[in-house]
Amino acid sequence: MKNETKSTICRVCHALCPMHVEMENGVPIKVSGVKDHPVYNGFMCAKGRQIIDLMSDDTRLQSSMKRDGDGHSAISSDQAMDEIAEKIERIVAEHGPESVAIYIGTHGFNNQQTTVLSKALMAALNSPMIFTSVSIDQPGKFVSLTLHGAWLAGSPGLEEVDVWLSLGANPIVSMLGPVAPANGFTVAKKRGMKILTVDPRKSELAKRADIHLPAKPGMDSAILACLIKQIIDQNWVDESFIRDNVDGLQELTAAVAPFDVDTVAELADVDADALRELAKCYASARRGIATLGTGPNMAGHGNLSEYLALSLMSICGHWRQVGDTVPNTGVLVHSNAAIGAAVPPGEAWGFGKSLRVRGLGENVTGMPTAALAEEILLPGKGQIKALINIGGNPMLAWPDQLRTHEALEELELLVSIDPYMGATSKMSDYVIAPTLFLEQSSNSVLQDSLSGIPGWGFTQPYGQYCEPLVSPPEGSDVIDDWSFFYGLGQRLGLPLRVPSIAYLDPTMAIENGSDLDMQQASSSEELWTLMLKDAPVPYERVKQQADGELFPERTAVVSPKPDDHIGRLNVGNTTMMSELVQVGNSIKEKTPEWPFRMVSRRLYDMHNSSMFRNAPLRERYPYNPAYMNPEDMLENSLKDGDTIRIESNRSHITGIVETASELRRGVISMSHAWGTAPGDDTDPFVEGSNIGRLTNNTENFDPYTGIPRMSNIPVKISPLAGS
Ligand SMILES: Nc1nc2c(c(=O)[nH]1)N[C@H]1C(S)=C(S)[C@@H](COP(=O)(O)OP(=O)(O)OC[C@H]3O[C@@H](n4cnc5c(=O)[nH]c(N)nc54)[C@H](O)[C@@H]3O)O[C@H]1N2
Ligand SMILES: Nc1nc2c(c(=O)[nH]1)N[C@H]1C(S)=C(S)[C@@H](COP(=O)(O)OP(=O)(O)OC[C@H]3O[C@@H](n4cnc5c(=O)[nH]c(N)nc54)[C@H](O)[C@@H]3O)O[C@H]1N2
Ligand code: SF4
Ligand SMILES: [Mo]
Repeated sequence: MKNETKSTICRVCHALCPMHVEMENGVPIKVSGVKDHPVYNGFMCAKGRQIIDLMSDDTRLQSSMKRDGDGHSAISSDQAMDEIAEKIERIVAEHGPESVAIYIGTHGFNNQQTTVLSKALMAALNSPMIFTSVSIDQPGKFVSLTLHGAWLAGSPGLEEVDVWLSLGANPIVSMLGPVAPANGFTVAKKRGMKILTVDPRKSELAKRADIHLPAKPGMDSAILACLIKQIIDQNWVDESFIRDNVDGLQELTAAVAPFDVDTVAELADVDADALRELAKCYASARRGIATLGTGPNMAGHGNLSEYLALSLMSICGHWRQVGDTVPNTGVLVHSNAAIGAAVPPGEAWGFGKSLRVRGLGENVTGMPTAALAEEILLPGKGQIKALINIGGNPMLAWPDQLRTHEALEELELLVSIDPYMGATSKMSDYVIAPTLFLEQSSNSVLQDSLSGIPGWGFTQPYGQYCEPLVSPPEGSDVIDDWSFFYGLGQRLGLPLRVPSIAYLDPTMAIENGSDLDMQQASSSEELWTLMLKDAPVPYERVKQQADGELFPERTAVVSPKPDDHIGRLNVGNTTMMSELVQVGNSIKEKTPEWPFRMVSRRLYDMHNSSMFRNAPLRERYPYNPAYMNPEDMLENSLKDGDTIRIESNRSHITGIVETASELRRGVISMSHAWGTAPGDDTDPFVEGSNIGRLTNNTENFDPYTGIPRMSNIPVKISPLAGS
């Protein structure tokens, strides 16, 4: 018997934790975190522990599937690609290339090779219809960075700041933010860093906070405006940083004027002194960060909230300044430059392809996914007829589940790349069975590419590579996700060009890209080498250390901007300032007919709709409870396990009540991407309930990204008979 320990990277989520895998005769037996690791410090979570089970699970597809009446039957991947290529060819001939769309979901996003190849195929097909989950996630991040401008030296990380202000993000559970956050926040707190949170729920991060504001949901723009107003009124701003780098202070000062402490404290139902203390604590820091999560991005006015957070950082001069250290200028990606200068604002929408519905179109987050269902349903020139779903689950995750269902049924061709027969796979004409985790080679490029976003990604110059450790199950016919797009390209006679992903700028990435040999397929390894050929640290070097390595040469000190640099940040964007006026006018509206707000949250052991089939984790979460404050439960004569009807103006779902004393009154907190497709409704105790069914794409949506309210949804409740 041969026992050995191999190194890998977990890819169940974007956190990319390094892992050790115990192998017995080439078979993986057990995984564990990497002790004393310089970045992750041994961390891994319960989901990562299931990685071996996920690969050997009985429900994992061993071959691709083709719809066959009401069910599916096995088809070889080659035959599936032949048939799909033929169908796409016919659809394009009849309806034009724009009738073919792709949707890149969570497991497409986490797999850069697939992202790159699927986009390359769309470019070769000449279809701009590329939709991703980014536009229904935190689109405000990308819109705001464009309107405000980015800072070349980046925002300081967890190791650098004196204060961490977080509105509606819970990185301790979501792992979106700094890597290995639990340990990172503990160490930073010991060092004296203050944690400030705004969340209707005393989340895992809020429990560690020095000040927590349990505000009503949807109040983030008002709260941020109030913080900015106090800081300007008290003259706590960084005058020299503003003079050198920031425009628009006058416009911002005028727009925040109505948001005084007493007004906002009453609207958000928080303590006025705590709101004062929060502003003071934030402004007194030498370096700080203001970062938002899915909560505010889905609660309405997400672009504005994100924009005000960046503006707050700018007026306080909280970005890395001349003389500060940029700990990671990027290992596999040129992420932050060590120059104290602004990338000037640009256009966040109004370019590229326009859609036919609601005046929506291409924007910095790509195409608006929340408009896709209508585009599929609207007859006429431009109607989408074919959709390829890459590692996503539209049926459970997209907003407006009822419309999504109608749309997916309407398609002439729906293909999913998914290892399981989940809700969307079941509706798909073809399901392509992919290789999984330890069967693929990968690296840390994704986290490196996130480090330009305030509060996200590596703040150390870290890089890791992992080789495939096992072969796919014997007798199976599974393929790497990316090779499906290569296979289609070959069959359709389309040349594919892969970008050089070391450049974050898409134009530079394509200009420095490589044309693939369409006769002789590359191996996955060769493809990575092409994609990363311009990496700041040569990929070959990153590959030499299986447990990852720090590359100190990628640390640098911020130097002054060149004399001729003209870019400045803008905190007074006209569209954002008028949206703030609108918030001031609309925020006071009362909706007594909808006494509760449904807010989204993540569950520790689940990952959106993934992990459903994993028995040990499902034991912990058999369904997604409707968490409620105990006083609200008492007032409505509810006890744990009771079922309630939760109704919005769109539809209704069943909730199974569970006490959550950490929740403020008037909100119900549920996790998304549970339940089934409409019509398949079974027992909510077995499948959970889908909160996307309560949402409406065509109401209260952002005019640029199309994201509707997916959290902070006005609802009412009534007990269900028998509970
Ligand atoms: N375990 C686990 N990890 C995950 C996921 C998962 O499903 N499970 N999903 C992954 C994905 S796709 C993403 S995008 C990230 C998301 O990562 P995060 O953005 O950190 O998401 P959440 O953990 O849901 O935290 C959102 C918080 O916002 C609060 N909130 C809701 N509405 C409002 C509001 O109007 N205002 C304010 N201030 N707060 C509000 C909620 O109570 C919640 O605590 O997580 C990723 N990681
Ligand atoms: N109301 C509400 N709606 C939400 C949210 C919310 O907070 N509230 N969150 C939104 C957010 S942030 C996001 S990102 C979206 C998520 O939206 P999606 O990405 O569309 O949904 P997921 O459930 O993550 O879908 C993942 C799919 O990938 C499959 N899968 C698992 N492992 C692999 C693999 O290794 N390879 C491949 N190819 N597939 C795999 C799973 O079986 C599953 O079907 O949902 C959004 N929807
Ligand atoms: S947080 Fe968990 S699921 Fe995500 S990469 Fe790390 S171990 Fe894997
Ligand atoms: Mo997400």
